[in-house]
Amino acid sequence: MIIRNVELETVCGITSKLPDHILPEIAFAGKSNVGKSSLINALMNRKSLARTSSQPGKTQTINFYNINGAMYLVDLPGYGFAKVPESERVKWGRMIERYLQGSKQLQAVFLLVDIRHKPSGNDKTMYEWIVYQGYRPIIIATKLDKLKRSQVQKAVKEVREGLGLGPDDRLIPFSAETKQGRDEIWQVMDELIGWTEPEQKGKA
Ligand SMILES: Nc1nc2c(ncn2[C@@H]2O[C@H](COP(=O)(O)OP(=O)(O)OP(=O)(O)O)[C@@H](O)[C@H]2O)c(=O)[nH]1
Ligand SMILES: [Mg+2]
Repeated sequence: MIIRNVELETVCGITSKLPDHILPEIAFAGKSNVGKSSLINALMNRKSLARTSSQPGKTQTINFYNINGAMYLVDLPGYGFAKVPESERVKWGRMIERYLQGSKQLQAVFLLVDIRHKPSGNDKTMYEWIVYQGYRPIIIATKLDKLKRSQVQKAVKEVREGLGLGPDDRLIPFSAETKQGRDEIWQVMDELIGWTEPEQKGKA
C-alpha cells in the first residue's frame, strides 16, 4: 500500500468502549519494549507518530491508526512489564483480551518477539492464546540490526522452536533501524486485506 494519509483516530483506555469499525484492522502484540510502536511508525513511514520509548510500558492504551481511509493498524500495550502494578497489568491484559476477542474487523494479529532472545513464557502464552482465538499469528522477530548477520539463522531457529512454529508459519525478521523486513510485512498485510493499488488514471 502506498501511504497517502495516516491519522491516530481512536485511543482506547481501560474503561473505553472499543470502536465499531467497518474497515479491516491488523493488530500488533508483544511484550513491552519489543518494538510494536516502532514497527508501526516504520510501516507508516513516520518517525514518531506512534510514541516510542526506551522505557518499557510506553503504550498504555489501544491506539488505532487509520491508513489511507482503508484500514487500521492497531498498537497494543505490551505485556510482561514488571514495574506496572499487578492490578494495572491485569486491567491491561483484560483490555487486550477484550479487543482481540471482540473485534469484528480484526483480520490478523502480528506477534512481535525480540530476535535476540528465546521466547519467554509470556510470549508462548500470548502465541497460544492468539491461536486459541482462531488467528494464525504472524511472527515478527524485531531488532534484527542488533545481531551480526552470521547470528541470524540460529536466532530465527530458536524463536521458531521456542514458539513451536510449524514450517508453514510465517516469521519475518525486522529492524526499525534499517527498515529491513518492512516491504515483506506490507506484502503480507496487503494480501490479508485484499488490497491492490487502484489503477492510476490515464494508465492503460
Ligand atoms: N536497535 C533497535 N531498536 C529498536 C527497534 N525497534 C524498537 N527499538 C527500540 O526499542 C525501544 C522500545 O520500542 P517501542 O517501539 O517503544 O516498543 P513497544 O513494544 O511499543 O513498547 P511498549 O509501548 O512499552 O509496549 C525504543 O527505544 C526503540 O527505539 C529495532 O528494530 N532496532
Ligand atoms: Mg508501544
